[in-house]
Amino acid sequence: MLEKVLIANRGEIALRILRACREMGIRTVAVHSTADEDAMHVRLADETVCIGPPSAAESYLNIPAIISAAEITDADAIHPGYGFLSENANFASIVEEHGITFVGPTSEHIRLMGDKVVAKETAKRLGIPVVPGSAGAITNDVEALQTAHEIGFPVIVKASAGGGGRGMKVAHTPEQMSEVLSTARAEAKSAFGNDTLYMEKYLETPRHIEIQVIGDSHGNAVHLGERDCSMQRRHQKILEEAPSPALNAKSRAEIGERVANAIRELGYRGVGTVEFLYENGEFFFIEMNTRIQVEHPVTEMITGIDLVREQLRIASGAPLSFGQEDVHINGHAIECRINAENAKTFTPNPGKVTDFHVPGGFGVRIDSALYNGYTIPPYYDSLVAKLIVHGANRNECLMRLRRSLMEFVVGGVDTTIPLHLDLINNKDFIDGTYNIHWLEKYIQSANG
Ligand code: MV4
Repeated sequence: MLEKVLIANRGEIALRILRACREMGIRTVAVHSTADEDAMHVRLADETVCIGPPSAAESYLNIPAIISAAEITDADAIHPGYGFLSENANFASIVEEHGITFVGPTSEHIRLMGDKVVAKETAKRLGIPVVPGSAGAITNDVEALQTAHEIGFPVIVKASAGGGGRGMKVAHTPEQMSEVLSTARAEAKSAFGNDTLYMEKYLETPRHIEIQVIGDSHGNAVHLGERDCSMQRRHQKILEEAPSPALNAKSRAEIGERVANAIRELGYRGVGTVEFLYENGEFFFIEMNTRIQVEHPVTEMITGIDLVREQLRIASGAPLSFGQEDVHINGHAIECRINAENAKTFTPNPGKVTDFHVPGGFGVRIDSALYNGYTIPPYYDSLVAKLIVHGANRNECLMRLRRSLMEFVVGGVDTTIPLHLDLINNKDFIDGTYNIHWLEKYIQSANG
């Protein structure tokens, strides 16, 4: 088993990883910027190393500083968390070249999934249904227009180096094609230094459903069901739930089995998420994430499986501690992302937390690195807490979530708690009938 893990992250996920390590008897090294000297993960870690000034580019993204910190402290592994360096294939290979274990997939698998054209071709080859579209990258405008006519308008043009909603453009008519292609190309070039594009049929009202997978270094791979992440604004998820209100046990088992088989065939090691758009009862692969995700707790709550513990076990070379037949979906879980932002304008609102009272009780979990008196620095993501609630069924989960949100007090800074209180009382949310566009429309109508 690993003996000492360096946590190359901050905030609630750094604390989440630290807690898993401590329960496993693994020593921890926290790295931090000068802005995070008073952070909870730094206070709780066995050892700490300051790796640079506040800007993420000079600290949490500073590869030489992080590798040096691992060498100085003699850490045998680095856990990257989510964001920052978690899906940087070069970082993963540099870590391994230094004889340090990267807690995650191989750099080859990270690189493969980072190229969205190659990822989609791979998914298709492995028997995963994909969105109809161009065969690989778009080679020229004439061919692109031809393809668009074949699949039918509207179409969406995406950057192969993009992902997560960056670098996408929709063409509703043939007349818009050349403009969409040239803007998408220019934006992709400036944002990613790579202007490779691909095209898909544009699905108008899908849900975003993702399948959690996990594989080990012994050829085992299983799925842990899905999460419904349709409740989002500007490609930022606001709330996630599992199981999806849109699926039944049969469609869940079918897509899960397909995905698990594909992951096994790929020889994938670590946790991963296979993202789909789901419309009219059909799944369409869009991307795969090769990291632990923000919303992993909803899967933990309905499966009872500690995903971060499994990551650390797999990185140690241990086989999965369970098989597909041991995975049982129990009840329902919802996660509310609580950001230090104004709940109406979404303007970040960092600053001093003057009151912090979290809900508790049966089925309630808080993942947060906040504490009373802590000052939220302005340099990083505004996610400051996750409220995750479990219930025997969706209705019980909703009732428990409502009372938990009512108990939650964060003083001194604005948070998105009021938005969640509104959502939890909304008929469309209660009915579970929302799609990926629902929240933006709701916010627009709420703001008149
Ligand atoms: C799409 C789509 C409609 N049709 N692809 C946005 C994030 C990126 N991962 C893929 N995205 C989309 N791809 C086709 N063929 C609509 C979106 C999309 C979206 C997807 C998931 C969650 C929220 C979204 C919000 C707007 C657009």
